[in-house]
Amino acid sequence: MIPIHAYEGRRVAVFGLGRTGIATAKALEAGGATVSCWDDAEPSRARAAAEGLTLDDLNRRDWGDIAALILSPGIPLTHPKPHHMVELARAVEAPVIGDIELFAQALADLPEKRRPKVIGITGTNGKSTTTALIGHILRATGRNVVVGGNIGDAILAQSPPRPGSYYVLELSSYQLDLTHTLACDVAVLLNVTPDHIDRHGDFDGYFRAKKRLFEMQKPGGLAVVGIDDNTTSAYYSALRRQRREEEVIPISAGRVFARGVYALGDRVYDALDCASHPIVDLAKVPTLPGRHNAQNAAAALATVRALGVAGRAAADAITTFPGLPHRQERVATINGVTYVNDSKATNAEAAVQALGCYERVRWIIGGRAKAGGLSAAKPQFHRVAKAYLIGEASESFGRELDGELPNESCGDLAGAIAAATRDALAEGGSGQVILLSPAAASFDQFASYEARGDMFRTLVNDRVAQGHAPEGVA
Ligand code: UMA
Repeated sequence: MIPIHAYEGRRVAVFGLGRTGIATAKALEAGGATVSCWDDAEPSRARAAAEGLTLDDLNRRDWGDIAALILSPGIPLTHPKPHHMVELARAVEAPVIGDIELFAQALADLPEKRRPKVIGITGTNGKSTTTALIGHILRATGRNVVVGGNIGDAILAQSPPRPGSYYVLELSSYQLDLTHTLACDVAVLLNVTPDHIDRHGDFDGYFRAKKRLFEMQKPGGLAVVGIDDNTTSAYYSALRRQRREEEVIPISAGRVFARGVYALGDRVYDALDCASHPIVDLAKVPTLPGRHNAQNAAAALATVRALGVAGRAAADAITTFPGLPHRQERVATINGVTYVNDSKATNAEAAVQALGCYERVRWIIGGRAKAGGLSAAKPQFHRVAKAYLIGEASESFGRELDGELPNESCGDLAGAIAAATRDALAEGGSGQVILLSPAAASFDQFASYEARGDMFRTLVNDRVAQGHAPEGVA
């Protein structure tokens, strides 16, 4: 745990008692604050009480003695409208911040020599893989590394800073909206396409949150920026006008340039210090399939090279990357049919990347649809043998697909796996791929994308238990 001393002797409100809230309340208590914890949901309150935290109904109490409100990232700060707690805090002029801001304040209090290096990664898709990959390379090359943030591990639950250590943080737009002073040594922006519009009002609001990562940097901080979409490409040009050339490193999957890191097909090229040369062949890294992972690998390489890791050592470390659950995770191959869990693909931009990795695929999609529906996935529809629809989005996705692709409404995951397996086996099984890459949020049928992916894995493993022999489990 990272104790937070900024509110020693004062009372702080922590609202939202999920992973973030529980870790934050404990860190504040360890630093000498009195913490008033609350959550709208009774089960979350019960969990927090069981963890020894003090519940205090923030709807009913006087806020006069509350020094700050620490809000969990999933709770609306501005849109669709500020949560009532935010209004209560604003009425007494208490700052409303998040756990990442507390972490930033704790670092600012450290003497320069003891301050760890901080790497922040944001973007719409690929954040978790890039974060994990940077952490993996730094660790494999002998550094002391802490990985946390939106990737699933609340930062304040991690080990406290040690001199010479590296904090690699995945940062969502929600977290960035609640952060004001995090000065990253390296800030990474992968790509930006519309997402979470309900929480930011419009695309500008969403992108504004992402840009904060760079606006908070101090002079000398490095920016690693993808240039493969119009928004990030324009932002790269804007940063280049504001900063020295060596402080802004472009990365791309598909574009060649004189200085930066780029991928062409499976090969990643390092053009940082001298003439461009191929540094790693991703065809040999099964945990990083597809063009989107080439962008992630380019970003990770640019980041670790900027931090002083030698090119050869970084490239070697990439080849041992174990991958992440729920991101193109090969669960099993049974009777020739390979089952792939890509539950993390909660929008069509993420799903289109997964589709692009296979010649022909049986595609399980659905859940709670996002703005834009499936349109971003259309360029890869030709790879889909058939779509199997689940959840709330079944009807709207079905309408979008009619006339484009064979599709079948299956209700839930179990139904979709059964139908896709039936069709795959009818075609002989061998070489068939069944891909869960839902292009929608999970919240209509599951607590999270992790729960959805876990269910997929369980259902596939049940098939193994029922006597269908697996040929390979990755
Ligand atoms: N709650 C209320 N009132 C509300 C809304 C929520 O009381 O109006 C309570 C819920 O009852 C629950 C708690 O708030 O008890 C949940 O808080 P949270 O949604 O912030 O969840 P955490 O468990 O703290 O997880 C958060 C991130 N969740 C979100 O941003 C939605 C996790 O990212 C992150 O891994 C974790 O902190 C640790 O840093 C998940 C995510 O879905 C993976 N992120 C989004 C994404 O990647 O697209 C941004």
